[in-house]
Amino acid sequence: MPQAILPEIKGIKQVPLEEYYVPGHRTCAGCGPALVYRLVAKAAGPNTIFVGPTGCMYVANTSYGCTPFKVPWIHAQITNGGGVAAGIEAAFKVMRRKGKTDQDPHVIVMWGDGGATDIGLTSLSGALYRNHDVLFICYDNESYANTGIQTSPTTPYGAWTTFTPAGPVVPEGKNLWPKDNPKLVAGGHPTLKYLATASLAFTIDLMNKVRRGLNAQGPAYIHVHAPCPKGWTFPSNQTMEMAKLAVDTGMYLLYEVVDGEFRVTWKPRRRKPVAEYLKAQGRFDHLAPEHVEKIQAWVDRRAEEVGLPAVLPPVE
Ligand SMILES: Cc1ncc(C[n+]2csc(CCOP(=O)(O)OP(=O)(O)O)c2C)c(N)n1
Ligand code: SF4
Repeated sequence: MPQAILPEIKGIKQVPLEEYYVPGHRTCAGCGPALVYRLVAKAAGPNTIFVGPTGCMYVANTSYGCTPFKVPWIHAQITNGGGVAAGIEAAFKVMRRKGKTDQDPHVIVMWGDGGATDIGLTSLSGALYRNHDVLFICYDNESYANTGIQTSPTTPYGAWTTFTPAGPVVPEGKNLWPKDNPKLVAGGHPTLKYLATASLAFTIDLMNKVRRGLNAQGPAYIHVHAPCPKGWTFPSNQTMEMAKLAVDTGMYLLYEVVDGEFRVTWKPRRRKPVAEYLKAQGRFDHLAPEHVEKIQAWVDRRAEEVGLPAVLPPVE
């Protein structure tokens, strides 16, 4: 099947009813990354091959000996999602050139943050640099989740993980600031056709960004904020609220970069204090007021850079 231009979804009524990520997988109740997968698969449609580097969205989805994917899917190492995807894309290109196939599938990598921003960053960067027509999606649950919640480069400052427990020596738990992978990718890859950040709470925006990334006919990167109830310790029926709160507080910023042009895609009317987000999750329970202030100052600085409104005091 040749690639067709995927149209913008203008409202909820235009969301395709077809599912390509179907019921039956061992993800946690309320798993954010599982919902991201479902929406990505829905937006991409049947002419798609998924690459699944090791992480929850490989292990939890395929244990044991089955998958919820209605389209072709292949496992990759956590280190080499870029290489595997590039190989698939190049193989189809050669086979088309030789007249051996007329198939031109979308190739999408669904990478965890540990993979995409840490252990697999070399392979991501290499594939982006070599101009492969692949959409790279990082579902960001802000930890190495599948191995039992260890810190990754996107784990926020102050978050508890099993590798960053809070204690007398390091009272804030994690004491490093997160790596800004979208910025890193956007700043360093001249071949990049499309880049976006997206959130599970903005489902239609997320699906449209997936379609723009696929329509771009070249390397694209989408970083999706995907709350993890197990790792962040919040009730499993609050995943969407948590995703929305991240955007409303400015902890997570929504924007896209098309052919080098930067555009903010969502501005909250007023920014909520970041404390509202932090107090909703057990992973931040140990934080002292000075840590919360430090995080607020960091959020303010980043939000000002992209022109988001100031924090107003909470309405009592
Ligand atoms: C080269 C290599 N190192 C370590 C592991 C162990 N491992 C399996 S799953 C996983 C966590 C992956 O984290 P992430 O990419 O953030 O995805 P998540 O589990 O959070 O969905 C790790 C480190 C591995 N499979 N391969
Ligand atoms: S640990 Fe987190 S990412 Fe993994 S399946 Fe559970 S909710 Fe999903």
